[in-house]
This record gives sequence, C-alpha cells and structure tokens, in this order.
Amino acid sequence: EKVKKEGCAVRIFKAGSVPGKRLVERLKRRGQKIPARLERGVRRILAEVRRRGDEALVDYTRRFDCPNFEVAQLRVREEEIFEAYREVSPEILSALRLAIRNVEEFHRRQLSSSWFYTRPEGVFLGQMVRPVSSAGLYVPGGAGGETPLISTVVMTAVPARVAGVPRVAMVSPPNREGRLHPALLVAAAECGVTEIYRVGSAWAIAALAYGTETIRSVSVIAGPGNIYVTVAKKLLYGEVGVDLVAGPSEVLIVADESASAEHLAWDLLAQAEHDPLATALLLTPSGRLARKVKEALLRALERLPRREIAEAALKGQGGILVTRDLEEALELANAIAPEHLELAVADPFALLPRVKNAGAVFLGGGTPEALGDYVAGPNHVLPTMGAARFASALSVEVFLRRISLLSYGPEALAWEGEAAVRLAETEGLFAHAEAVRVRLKSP
Ligand code: HSO
Ligand code: ZN
Repeated sequence: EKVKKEGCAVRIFKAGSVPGKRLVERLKRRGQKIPARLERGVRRILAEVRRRGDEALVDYTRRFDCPNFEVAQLRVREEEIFEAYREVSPEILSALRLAIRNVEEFHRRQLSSSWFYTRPEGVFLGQMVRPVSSAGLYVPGGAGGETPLISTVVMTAVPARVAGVPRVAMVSPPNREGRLHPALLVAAAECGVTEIYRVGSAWAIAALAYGTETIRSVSVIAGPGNIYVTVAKKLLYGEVGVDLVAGPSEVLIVADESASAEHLAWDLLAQAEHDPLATALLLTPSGRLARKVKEALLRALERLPRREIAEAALKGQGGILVTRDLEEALELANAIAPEHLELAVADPFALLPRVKNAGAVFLGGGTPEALGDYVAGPNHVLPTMGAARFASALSVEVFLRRISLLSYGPEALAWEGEAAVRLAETEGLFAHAEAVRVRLKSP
C-alpha cells in the first residue's frame, strides 16, 4: 500500500473508524513478502559461496561493505580482542557484565533436564537433552557499524553457552574500514565467544551453513538480520538448523490515563528509530492521552538523531488508535500479535490473563521496552510480523535437541511385539513385522 510521504508523522484514528480499521487490517497482514528477484539473488549468493568459498566472501564484502577487504581479515585475531578491551570504558564493561549476568540467570531457567521412566514389564523410555555441537551467531551490522548491536551479541551468545554448545562462532559485517566495533568484540569475548568473523549478510549465512576454507560449518544458525539474512536462513533450513525469523522491530502499547505521555512517546520512538519498517503503535481508550502522546512525540522527534528513520516508521506503520475501552485495545493487540506489548495501565497484571499473542509483555508504565532490549534478562530476539501467533523468543531450546531413548527387555517384547507385528502387516511392511517376529521366536 502507498505510504504517505508528506504530512504529520503521527496520526490518531478511532479504532472503529474506516482509516483505523484499514490500519489494523494492514498490520494484521504485515509480513515480508519476499520478492522473487530478491530470492533469486540470494540463491545465487548461496551457490557462489558454496562453489568458491572464501573467495566469494571476499568479493561480496568488497562490493557491499569494505572495498579493500582481504581474506586474512575474515577471522578476528586474538590480539585484536585484547586491543578492543583497551578501547572499551570500564563503565561499558560493567554494564555489559550486568546484562550478561541477568540474561544468563533468565536462560538457565529454560534448561530442561533429561528424564526417563520404566514400565514394569521391562521397558525403559526417556528423553536425553544434548546441545548441538556447533552454533553460528549472526549479529547485524547496525547502520554500517554506527550502532554496534552489542546487546544482540549477548542475547544470542548467552543462550548458546547456557545450552552448553562446545563451539560457538559469531559473524558480523565489517564497516568500510574493515573493522568491527571494539565493544562488539569485547561483548563476544565476555560471553566466551572468541571465534569471530568479519562477514555479513546472506554470504555469511551461506559460509556458516556450507563452510569455507576459513569458516567451518555449524549445526545451527541463530540471530536476527536484514531481509537477505532472513531469506538465506529460510533457504538453508534443512541444510542447517535455524532459529526464528525476526524482522523489523515492533512495539504495541496499551495505555490508560495512568501513563505518562512523554514516557510512551519515547517508547514508541525507541522502536521507530530501529528501522523505517519498524512498527510503533499506541492503543488507548483515552482521547486525551492520545493527543498528549502525539504532542510529546512531535516534540521528542525534534531531539532524535535518527529522526528520519523514526518518522518514516511512524508514517509507514505507526499511529495512535483510540479504542472503545481497554478490552478492545487488547483484542486488537492479540490480533496484531506484536513483538513487544507494553501494558502501561494502572493494573497491568489484571490485563495479563487476556494477553494471547505477543513476543514479550512489559507490565506497568515503569517498565520501558528498552530495559528488555539490554539488561532485564529475557531475550530480545523475538518473533515479529505476527509470528508471535506461533513462535517464541530465542531461547536455549534453539541450541538443544531432545533425543528419545528406548530399551525393551524380552518380557516386554513378548507383551507388545505382537501389536507391532499387526500394525506392520497392515502397513504392508514385511521386514518391519519380521524384525519383531524373529525376536519373539528367539529372544
Ligand atoms: N528492539 C530490538 C533489539 C535491540 N534494541 C537491540 C536495541 N538494541 C529487537 O527486539
Ligand atoms: Zn530496541
């Protein structure tokens, strides 16, 4: 649909009005339709990396990231990590460590144990939890390295570590000088990741999936990325495991008059500044709050360094919807299934039972979404574009597998073998039946 280029960046609609309904419908149908040309382009990149390995990585990196890139720059050397520590302030380091501690504490609770049970006839059954043997983490470049997403390093690396993955490799695109931000290297090292490659986009995903001379292939790839990364992950799924598909960031705020207009304005902008395709929505039954937030937004935009990006997002997919009541706001929120849902209302826990679809819920006006991005503990890699209807946050699960265990004693086989034989015969699978029968005959 056409995006309005001119006019006010912030629109207020009644949720039940024609333009209000139109916006909701468009949001419900949001999602990246992958243009066929883009998919063909990504397929070509995958094939090139498979065929030419490092050479293809260097070609693409020169073309899109750093014109003088050399193959020797692909892997970050250990000394560079040590040097990076000298460039990062003690305050940043301690903030990082706090974040890592909290994220680790949260993700430890996701670990499930192996279990087994027996049946008296002599059956042993169980489920054994094992980490994948290697994982590749994708950390986006963040506007050409200007906004190094060090929090994304933490959010992808900590769950992999907590899962117990023995080999964790990280990739991130270099800036024009062929560098990764020192804070990015320090964040990785603090999470125990020292296998770091300067390579990004679809070719980095291909390298992790197929392997090249420098980069060994991995079992699972996790982490957010742009549309090229997302398409590469989709195409390579099967060849390699992948986590969820995370697109441009989204926030949907449900608020009542207990909320501060200024706080909400900054929460909306915190999503909008990510990406022109980000979604920032406020749903409130209060027309007065709606107007106050609009004013606060327009004022805040004046002070926003990434104003152009935020304005594009607000005009494209943003807005304020005035609902009949909180009930209707929550219905719409569930239909939209946002990545982040803020309940900036007097009694957020009273609304919680009505929440059905969301990646993460922020309860109370004192809990900005930005806390969750950085330090709280839950993962900030979350389902977007309505995927919260079926998907969950990045978790230790992505890096684990459950392996089923079965063992039958002769008595148990005698009890249950006959049933297996009958089912095998019904399926017309003779060897299946015979595999059981021969054991029934001579245990
Ligand atoms: N809001 C983003 C994560 C992020 N924010 C990283 C800042 N840095 C997606 O949940
Ligand atoms: Zn964010």
